[in-house]
Amino acid sequence: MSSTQSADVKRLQKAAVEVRKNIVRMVRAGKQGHGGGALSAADILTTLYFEVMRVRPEEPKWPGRDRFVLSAGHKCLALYATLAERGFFDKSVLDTYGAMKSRLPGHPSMHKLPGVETNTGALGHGLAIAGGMALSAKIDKTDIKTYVVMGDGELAEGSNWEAAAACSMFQLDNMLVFVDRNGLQIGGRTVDIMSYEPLAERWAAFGWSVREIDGHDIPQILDAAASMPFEPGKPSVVIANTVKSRGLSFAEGKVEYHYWKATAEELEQAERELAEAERSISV
Ligand SMILES: Cc1ncc(C[n+]2csc(CCOP(=O)(O)OP(=O)(O)O)c2C)c(N)n1
Ligand SMILES: [Mg+2]
Repeated sequence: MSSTQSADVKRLQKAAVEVRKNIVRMVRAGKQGHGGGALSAADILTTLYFEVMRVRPEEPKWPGRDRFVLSAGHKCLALYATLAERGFFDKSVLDTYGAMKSRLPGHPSMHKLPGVETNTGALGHGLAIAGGMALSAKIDKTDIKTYVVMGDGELAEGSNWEAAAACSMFQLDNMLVFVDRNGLQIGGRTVDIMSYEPLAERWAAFGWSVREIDGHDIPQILDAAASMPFEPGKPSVVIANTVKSRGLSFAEGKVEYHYWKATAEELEQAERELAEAERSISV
């Protein structure tokens, strides 16, 4: 890796720590929130918004923008945190999380916040919406790309597989899906509740081109995004292996933190650990 590349990676790693700090800031404000899945997806969203996607924070509806769909809408703390860090809205808005009439509801609303492309939260709908966006980009003959983040538990919704078949049939090689495979869903391990393993083979059987990466490794995320489409004529999916609640030692990999009701001690520890993580990245 060249020194410019490694500086770029460090810049993104720093941004990812800021995104995690923003997530904790919102949980502090609202006293609770879907922390686990937001923290596992934080590196993917940061890399997309800070390096990969063409967006204009000052002009969120710019027609030429790449599209992002957070299909697993309960991970919205990651989306709010990333949009704020990227300058779509003022960071002070983060402190309204959990308040009445906040622009940051428990699931994202395109009518409330600039940068949110579509409403999500009922799992299993984002892939179909994103497929529609990708198809319209093809019909319009634009080079707009569509990016999606899904949860691994979310894949139990059958509607995803109808959408997966359609995206393949329409040869939507202008879309890239990340499955945040943290191995957990709301109440336990995905393999115990509704297993879709072997995941890579199942996506491939639906006509997708599949890659597997470490979803916390920014060079691997960058490399996957740069390689899109993995095969011409096929939609691309990345199985991103992650750790739920990544970054907070007391919560990592624990299903109890799917929905984090934060104690004062936990918040302090979280802030300490993230400050330490920031210090450990020398730019
Ligand atoms: C249609 C629908 N059913 C159930 C839920 C409740 N629910 C919210 S999060 C969740 C688990 C999702 O797990 P996963 O996709 O693995 O996300 P993670 O939190 O691990 O990132 C469930 C079942 C929902 N939001 N939508
Ligand atoms: Mg999961």
